[in-house]
Amino acid sequence: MTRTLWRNARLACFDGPQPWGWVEHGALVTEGPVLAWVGNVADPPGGRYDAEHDLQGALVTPGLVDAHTHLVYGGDRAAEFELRLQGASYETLARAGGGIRSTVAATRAASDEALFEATARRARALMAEGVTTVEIKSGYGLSQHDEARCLGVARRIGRELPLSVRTTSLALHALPPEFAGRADAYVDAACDWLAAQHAAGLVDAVDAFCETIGFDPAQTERLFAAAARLGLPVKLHAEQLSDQGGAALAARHGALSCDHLEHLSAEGIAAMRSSGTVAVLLPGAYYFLRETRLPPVAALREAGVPIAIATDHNPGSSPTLSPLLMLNMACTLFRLTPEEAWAGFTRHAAQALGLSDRGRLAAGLRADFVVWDSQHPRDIAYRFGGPNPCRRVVFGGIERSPASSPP
Ligand code: DI6
Ligand code: FE
Repeated sequence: MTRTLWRNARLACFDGPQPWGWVEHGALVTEGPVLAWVGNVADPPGGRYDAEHDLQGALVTPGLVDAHTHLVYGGDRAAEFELRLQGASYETLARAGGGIRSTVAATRAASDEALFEATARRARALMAEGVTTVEIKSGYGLSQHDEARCLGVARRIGRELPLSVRTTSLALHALPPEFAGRADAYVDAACDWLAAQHAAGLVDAVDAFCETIGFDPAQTERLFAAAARLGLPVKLHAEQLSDQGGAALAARHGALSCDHLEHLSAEGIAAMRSSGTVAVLLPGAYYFLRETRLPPVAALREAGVPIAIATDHNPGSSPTLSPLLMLNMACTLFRLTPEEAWAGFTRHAAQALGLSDRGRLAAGLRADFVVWDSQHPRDIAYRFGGPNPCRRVVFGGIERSPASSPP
């Protein structure tokens, strides 16, 4: 197995008692796809190395984990953006059959190859800023055939790009036109599809949009029961536009994460604390929809609920492909500390996906890490819109090079 030494690095490990898991004079040893050793450069383990890299004091962090994206879809929503600027609200457009449903029409019309190419372009943009693991939801197919197609595209991204992909089935994203006025029948259908998706190896987790313009708590609960019968973990788009009690419901089902959470109540926070559910905050959607109600960051912090940050990339409410901009917005808009924001895109993001083998730099974990043109991660959270500081990315022990262009 290839044994490689990466020395003379500043490490932000997000592991151990130090703030940032900081190691000022650090080194890493990879053995094949695994971190064999992480620590102080003064005492790297001896033995023979197949390769050695001197990082000249550059910052090394875990590979970023984007724990919430809707990467597979056709078309865009730039025209809807213009309508919103003229005064139409996101909810009004959705109720009028636009919004998510307009993207569903464009997705159904796109060929497998076109969907794959569009998704791969988006995935590469995330990779260029250091993402090594991404969660990808379905939710723009909304038929058995098209949901499976979208999940299949997500799986193919994980096979063909140097990127780990976790898939999430989100059939309960909006009501498709052929089920108009028959939401409960659609929920029944979606529960049936789940078994087939699971049998085909297409699903790692199950999600729903629990909202007045989405699905109600009882419908969400039925989907979660179907997921439980298949042994699939759940997560929820909860309390984004209103308080539906979705977070407490998801927590009762042992949810991995509850996401958005601008309208989260004290009861929701208590329930998430007891179930160990991660709060995934999405500053891109907050910004782009010009929300004014902030997620209850101080209360989440006080309760010790782990906080993750993600892009929520989607064409309607968060068309960003910049995890680094989200780090900055998590600080400026949500008042997270730079260390919290970074932990939110590494350690806690991995936790939000139920993955304990990544998100930190520690012996025994996956060798997924990023070398930055920076001396400290706070510097990266501070800047926005400038040159990309991502210099080198190691994915499963293999350098993905150059990080910024297609592999
Ligand atoms: N909440 C969101 O912010 C995205 N999905 C969801 O449930 C928006 C999806 C879209 O507008 O296309
Ligand atoms: Fe989302």
